[in-house]
Parts: sequence; structure tokens; C-alpha cells
Amino acid sequence: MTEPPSPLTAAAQRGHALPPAGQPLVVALAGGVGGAKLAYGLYRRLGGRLAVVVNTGDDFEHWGLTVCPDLDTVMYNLAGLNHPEQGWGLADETFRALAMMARYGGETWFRLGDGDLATNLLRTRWLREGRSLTEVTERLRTALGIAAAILPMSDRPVRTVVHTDEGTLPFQHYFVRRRCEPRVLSLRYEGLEAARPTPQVLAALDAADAVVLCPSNPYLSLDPILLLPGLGERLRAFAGPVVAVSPIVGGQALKGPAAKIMAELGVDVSATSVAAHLAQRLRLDGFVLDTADADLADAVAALGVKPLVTDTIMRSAADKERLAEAVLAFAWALRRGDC
Ligand code: FO1
Repeated sequence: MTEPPSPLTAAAQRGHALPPAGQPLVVALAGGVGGAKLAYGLYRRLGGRLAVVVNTGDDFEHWGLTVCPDLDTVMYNLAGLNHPEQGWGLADETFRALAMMARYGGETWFRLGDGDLATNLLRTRWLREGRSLTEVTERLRTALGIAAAILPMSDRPVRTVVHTDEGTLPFQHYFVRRRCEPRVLSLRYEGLEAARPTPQVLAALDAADAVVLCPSNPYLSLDPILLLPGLGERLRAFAGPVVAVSPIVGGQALKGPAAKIMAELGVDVSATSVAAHLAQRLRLDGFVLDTADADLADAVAALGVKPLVTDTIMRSAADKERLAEAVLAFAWALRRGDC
């Protein structure tokens, strides 16, 4: 990817991920693939004036390594290295280590590629040496030449656990191993009570002019961030505009199990339900709906949230940039009180 023009690139390369005071900064909250797509679009528009706060509830230990799928998905997308169809993992990945693991009878249900293995080996080594997940992520993103800040929501472990009709499953076992087939009864975020947002996340919010909630799964990806002790309060007190993009279009999830989980939790599967859910967690000023859901704009407005109807489907890089542009223009209009 050609790096987007940013006056802050040099500072970012020196390890100062946040722009100097006075530069507009957008903080995006994101989970996996859907969130990473909009994060990429925002990055193309904002360069080093973007900080992405990433869910770590999907993290787990595998092959003795600390694997952080959402952090890596965001990182690979911003670096332009992601697998184009899957969204997660690396493009042109090979799986020789996985094949060898199969010969030994090791675990192969989670497809860690050879290139991805390098990321996870280094992360695990640096964590074992005593570095925080924030420091480790900072080293990785700097090495990949990413100007934006990529911030784990917390340096303390939070692990999403899914209570299902087949028993309690760690998140990746539910998501990948069991392909989201068991019926979800409830979700728990283990470690959440003891976890705190990092100083870097709080500093990014202090400097931010707008907060964007990417179209990530509200239950699996955004809730672990929004429910972090201290962060919900901080976001509710945030003075600038807070805008979210719906991950549900026409009653279906753009990607992943959001619609299935909402139905199983007894929630109406609609963009309005997502807006209502998020509006319970923070002060939501604006909500972006797909043109397919234009008829829901009034219901969103009835929640006290300004709707914006636009094309939200992101197939190409141009789609991601176009949506990012629309979201930023919306946030800026809300900030000026123009809509
Ligand atoms: N998702 C899958 O559906 N199957 C996999 O084998 C798989 C491997 C994998 C390896 C590294 C990584 O960073 C992500 C990986 N993912 C895989 C994606 C991941 O499980 C989910 O996308 C997120 O956790 C949900 O946001």
C-alpha cells in the first residue's frame, strides 16, 4: 500500500503514534474483519491522525503462543498485507508449519499461517520478556510502517467466553472450531472487572476530536471495549461526536455471526437494534445505516440518535475510503451542529 500522506509520519516512525496537540485525531473502536475494513478507509484519509482501539476479547493461547486475532487483522489491513477475501491473516500465506503440526498430531483447527506465525512468535517472546501488549503492538506496527496508532483496549487479559447449548466455550473454540454452530445463551468477558483501558487509550481519547465505532459485532467485538471499567464513563463524558456504523444491513450481518447471535439472544435482528444497544453503552450522536435500511432512519432518530443513510457495503478499497469519507463528514457536521 502506498502510505497516505501525513505530516505525522516521521513522528510516528520515531514511535510517537499520536499526533502533536492541535492536530485533529479520530479514535476508531474496532473488532475483526468488518471493523478493520473501515479502519483501513479511515487510515487512508487520516494517516497518523487515526488511533484504532482494538478488542482483545478474542485473544487466546494456541501452540504456546499468545494469539491476538483482532489486533493482527487491523494491523495487516492497515499495512495492506491482509488476505483479500478472508480479511484476516496474510495475503499469499503458506501453511507449512500447520502441515507439519498435522503430522505430529497437533492442533490444526485454527489455521495459523507461516508468516502469521512470525508475528505471534515475536509477540509471545516480547510479552514473556515483560513488555506490555501495547508496547509489543507498537513495535509490530512500527516495523510494518503503519503511521496510525493501533492500541489494544487493555494490557490485562480479557477473554470472551460463550455459554452455548453445548456448554461453555472459549471464544475461538466457538467461532472457529465449532463454526459458530452452537446456540448462544449468553456471553461473558472473563477478566473484564480487573482490566482497565491503557493510558495510551485514555490519552488518545483526551486528544480526540471524534470517536467512530466501526461496523464490528456489537456483542463480540464492541461490548468488551465499551464495558471495560472506566472506558464507558470516559466515552460518555467525551465532548466530541460519537458515530457508529451498522454491521447489520437488511436484517443480515455483513460478516460473521452477529445476526445469528442477536436472534439467539432474543434481539430483533436490525440496524435499529444495534443503534439501541450502543446507545445504552455510550452517548451515541450519529448512526450510519445502509441505503437498504433507509426506512429505519426514523426509528434511529426516535432513539435520539441522528441517522445517516449511505452505501455501507465495503467490497473494494475505494468503497472503504468512500464510507470513511462519509463517516468523517457526518462526524464533522455533528460537531458543528449542522445536522
Ligand atoms: N478464522 C477462521 O474462521 N478460521 C481460522 O482458522 C482462523 C485462523 C486465524 C489465525 C490468525 C488470526 O489472526 C485470525 C484467524 N482467524 C480464523 C480469524 C479469527 O478467528 C476471527 O476473525 C476473529 O477472532 C473474529 O473477529
